[in-house]
Amino acid sequence: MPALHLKTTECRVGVVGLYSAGKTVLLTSLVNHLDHHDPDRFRLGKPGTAVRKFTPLPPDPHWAGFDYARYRDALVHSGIWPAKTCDRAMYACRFARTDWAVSDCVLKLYDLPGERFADAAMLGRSYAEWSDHLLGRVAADTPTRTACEPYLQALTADAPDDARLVGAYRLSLANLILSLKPFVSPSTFLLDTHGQPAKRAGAAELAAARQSGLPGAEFAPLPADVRAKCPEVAGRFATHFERYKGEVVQPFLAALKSCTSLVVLVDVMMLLAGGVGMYDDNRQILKDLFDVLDPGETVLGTVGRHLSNVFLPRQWRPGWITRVAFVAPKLDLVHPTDRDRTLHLLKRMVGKLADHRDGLEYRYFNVSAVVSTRQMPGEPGERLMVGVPYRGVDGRRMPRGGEQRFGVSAVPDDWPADWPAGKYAFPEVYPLIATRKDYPPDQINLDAVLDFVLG
Ligand SMILES: Nc1nc2c(ncn2[C@@H]2O[C@H](COP(=O)(O)OP(=O)(O)OP(=O)(O)O)[C@@H](O)[C@H]2O)c(=O)[nH]1
Ligand SMILES: [Mg+2]
Repeated sequence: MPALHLKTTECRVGVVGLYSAGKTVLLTSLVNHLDHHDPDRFRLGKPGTAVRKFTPLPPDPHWAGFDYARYRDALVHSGIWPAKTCDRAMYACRFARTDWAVSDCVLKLYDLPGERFADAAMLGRSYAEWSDHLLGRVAADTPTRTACEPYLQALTADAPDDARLVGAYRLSLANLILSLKPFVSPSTFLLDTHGQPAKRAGAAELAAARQSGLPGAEFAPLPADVRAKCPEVAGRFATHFERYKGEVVQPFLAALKSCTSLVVLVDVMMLLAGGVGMYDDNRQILKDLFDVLDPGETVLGTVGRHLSNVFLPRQWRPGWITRVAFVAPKLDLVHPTDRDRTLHLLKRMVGKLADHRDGLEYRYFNVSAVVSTRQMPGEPGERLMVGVPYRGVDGRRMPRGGEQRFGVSAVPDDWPADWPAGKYAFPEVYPLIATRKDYPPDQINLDAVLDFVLG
């Protein structure tokens, strides 16, 4: 007799966060655990709940498939981290659970390059509105203003032309990168549309090699007085801006808007190591993203959702993000005595984003997708860990060697009022791999995140 099957729930999960925050590693470990599920190592629902009938599905039309096989192979067989994401990709699968009697789930996971989130403020804004928004931020943030000095100077010229403005803006974006400020928009300056990331170089070299927008259609933000003084320049920049928005920003933000849940990664250790400028930019990028995605739903939204579920064909129904998991990733890089403090810092930084949003359920998690360190006994106050070092003293990647003992910084009780880059250090390590190749990585709380986003 065929099994009774009444209902399929579709769960669309967007994973967002700055570049290098751990999105791709999190998704790779997650899919690996669903693929080779062990209820004792990845707990879902009540103890003993098992994943059944796990089946990969093709990606949606116009989406590249998330290269799970290659990432898993890198992680599990070669002991290296998955490569940086250069374009948007999605993974889709269907599975059932032993605690779901008559239903199964189609899970769609969206992975995006972290650089693109800096462009979120373009959506829903005209060129003039985006210019005012961006230049308002430049004026309000001293490190950003300092980095943008070449551009602010160029704006004061009597008759600024396109090429000089774009050149000066490029130099300012290069300065932002070199002062560890991730708010780089248009983001193609950091990662172009062919997936080429900016290489390590000095400011002038970066400015010469990269573009501020699409090839042959670059632009920069202009303040109201310059827009009025130079309407032709402003008109061309506005045309280039609209093209960029349509080709680069809309496609991936539209996918996020159609999600039912978001996993928002905030790499607390990277922010502590990167200094207050990186923290400020990450907060601003997330704020812009939440303003655009507008998660949660109003009373009208609830009614609208129910009506549209009844009357609209499936592909026409609007999406609503009703669950957000805020995640502090790479928990294994923090000494176990400090792990609660990491969660506290996450709450302090992003709590206000979700507050006051009706119909939004949110929760905080500290997670390690691939536990790659061990704790080492030390003297009181010492924070010693063991792992395979990933970078040398020059900051460049080293070949995989043997395990070493190293110290990590203490996590503060709260975000300091100010702190320089390099004050805190949480050295990166190579992934720790099991000898058995069908054995997914050890994880902390990744199962709890999936349980929450599935609802
Ligand atoms: N120790 C440890 N390191 C991790 C973990 N997850 C990610 N990392 C480190 O973080 C780096 C970046 O992770 P990715 O998943 O590639 O980051 P991403 O957010 O996808 O970055 P983009 O593709 O650039 O947007 C990895 O190369 C690892 O060095 C983890 O669970 N534990
Ligand atoms: Mg990635």
